[in-house]
Amino acid sequence: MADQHDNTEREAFYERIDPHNLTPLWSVMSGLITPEPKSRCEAHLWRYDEVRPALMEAGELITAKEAERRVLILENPGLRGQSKITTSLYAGLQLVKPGEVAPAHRHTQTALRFVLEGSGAHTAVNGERTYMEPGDFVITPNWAWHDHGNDSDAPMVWLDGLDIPLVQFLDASFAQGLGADEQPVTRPAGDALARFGQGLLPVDHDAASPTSPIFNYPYERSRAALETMRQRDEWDACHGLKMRYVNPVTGDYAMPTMGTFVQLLPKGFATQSYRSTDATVMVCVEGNGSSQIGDETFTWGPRDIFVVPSWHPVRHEAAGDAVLFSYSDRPVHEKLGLWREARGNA
Ligand code: GTQ
Repeated sequence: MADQHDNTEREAFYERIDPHNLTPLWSVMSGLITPEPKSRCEAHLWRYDEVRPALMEAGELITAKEAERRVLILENPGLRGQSKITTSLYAGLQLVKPGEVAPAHRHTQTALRFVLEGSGAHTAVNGERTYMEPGDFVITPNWAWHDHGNDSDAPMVWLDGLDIPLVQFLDASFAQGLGADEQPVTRPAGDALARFGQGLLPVDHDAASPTSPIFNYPYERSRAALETMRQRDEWDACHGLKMRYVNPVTGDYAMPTMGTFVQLLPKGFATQSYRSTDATVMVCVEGNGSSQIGDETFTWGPRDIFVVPSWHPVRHEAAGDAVLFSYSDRPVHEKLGLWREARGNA
């Protein structure tokens, strides 16, 4: 009876304070401060063979120029309508057909490209073009002019990873068009890799930018590195052989908001259960296998893309030698003192 009385009184109180834009913490606290991460982000896999026809159909419906960027967004099934693959990150598949250009613009969102199909199309950043091959990891730093073009004779498709939701959350989006299809080319192709990607740095280079000055990490090199390292036969129980892409100037992640990784799992290798707070987008580059995420199992092959939500236990198993590329918001977690991982069944 006392409770009933209290509740009526409380409800009346809530209604009285509502017009003043006030609300009681004790009604919402358990949903705000959860004992562990609770996300609407769901584990999901996009099979490239199933998505590709839709992308090619989009290629018939709109030009890259008209669309500005001809992209199909990979929307997390738990976050539909929000243009998110995880709570903080965006993913899309971009198609540039032969002869097309995606006009120059810049924005405060940072972008990564991971090339899935095609050869020799280019993106230009800071006056330099890079010609892209499958497996290349390419960076567009925040506020850098960038345009894409395809002078090859085949369509090029890459995965776009951007920090759009994070920038949106912070209300920090700025964007501009250059008013021209392409920015002027002022440096030879390969200049950034020569200057910054050889274990050398220009002697007076200042480290002001949080983004790596290397803007194409070619797959050929990453793959060769993994192949050399595997000979030592030292495998991490949770990751196989996993490397992170690095900004050679600072030793930090290549981009301030997104961490990128490449890992090799040898044929037959099964990882131990692992979880971490950074929801992760994974792309199979080579080989095939399966991943158990929570109580769901997804099988994957080349170019398939899947997402591991925050704090969901994951176990990978490689049916053949497999290479996975991945990206997450781990740098943000780490800088804010929020990153956690648990190995094994902890
Ligand atoms: O290529 O600049 O998928 O600005 C979304 C926004 C790609 C790009 C996307 C973009 C781009």
